[in-house]
Amino acid sequence: MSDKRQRARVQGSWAKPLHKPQQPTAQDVQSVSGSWKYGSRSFEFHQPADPIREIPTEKVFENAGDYEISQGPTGVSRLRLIPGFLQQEEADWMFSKLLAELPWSQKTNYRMMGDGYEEPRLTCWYGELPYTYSRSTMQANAQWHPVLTTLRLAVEEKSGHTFNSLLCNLYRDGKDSIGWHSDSEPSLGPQPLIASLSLGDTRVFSLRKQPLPEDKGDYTYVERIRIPLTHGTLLLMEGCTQTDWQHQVAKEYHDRGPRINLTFRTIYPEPEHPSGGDHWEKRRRDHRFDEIWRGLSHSQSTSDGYNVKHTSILFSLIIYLLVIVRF
Ligand SMILES: O=C(O)CCC(=O)C(=O)O
Repeated sequence: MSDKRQRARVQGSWAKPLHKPQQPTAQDVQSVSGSWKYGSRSFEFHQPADPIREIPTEKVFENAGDYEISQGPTGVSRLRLIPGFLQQEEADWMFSKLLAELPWSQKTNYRMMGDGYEEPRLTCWYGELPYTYSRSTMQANAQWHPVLTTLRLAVEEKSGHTFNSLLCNLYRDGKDSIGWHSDSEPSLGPQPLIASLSLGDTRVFSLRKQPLPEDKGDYTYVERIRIPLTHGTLLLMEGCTQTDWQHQVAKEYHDRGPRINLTFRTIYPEPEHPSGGDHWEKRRRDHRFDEIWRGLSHSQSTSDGYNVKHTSILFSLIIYLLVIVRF
């Protein structure tokens, strides 16, 4: 069976990376260089001296832990994977409540040229501000479902961060998906922290690194990671993950049951829509202060090794003082 067909058939979380044919080594390359004679004429062949690039093997993260996935180009990108964040029974109960009671709808997005397309999944949005992505806006909705409020508090407690918004995705079956993207809209601010909670059937969450500028958008040689997100798993994406990496949940060709994904975020008013700008500028500073304060107490109280480094707290305090002085 061809690689392509085999990949299409086996895309489950259990699918191991396919065996790749061995790439030629530098020695192999040397051996194909040479010269030979034909009558009185001689010919020489030199293999181009370009270094041979290996396609990195895809990594699979399945176990709980903190993973520093890259250190550049913009800074450190980190994932924190917490399977079993919710107990099976509470996850089951929350999943059926949210599936039945959230105001799910299908959003229409727009391409650069203005043509519309329906997202291959259902969504709903919670937050005091509207959220715009793919040239289409989800209206503000401050009426949080009580289950979502409970989950938000639990995620805030675990992560040591606060969130003012939530994008909910419903993948009805294996054909629903979300394509390669990063959550890097200006309204999310620099280095947004995204907390993603999964309920329902397992789907593979994939990440790929942004290519180097000289690769001009070619993703052939970039690093890749796959994470099977199981019922009740919490995944935190931190640091430069949204700048230096993209993520997706691809379609699968197995039967898949419904899955809900909740992505908690903090959203700020966009500069070009300054309605209530002063109010939101103050909220942004309050949020920053709240984060710093939580960071300080969290770093002293957690025992699971996930702490906010004191250097970054000090740095944040200095930044905060500078912001206060400026405003
Ligand atoms: O469903 C997921 O795990 C990912 C959702 C996502 O990428 C997003 O909402 O931006």
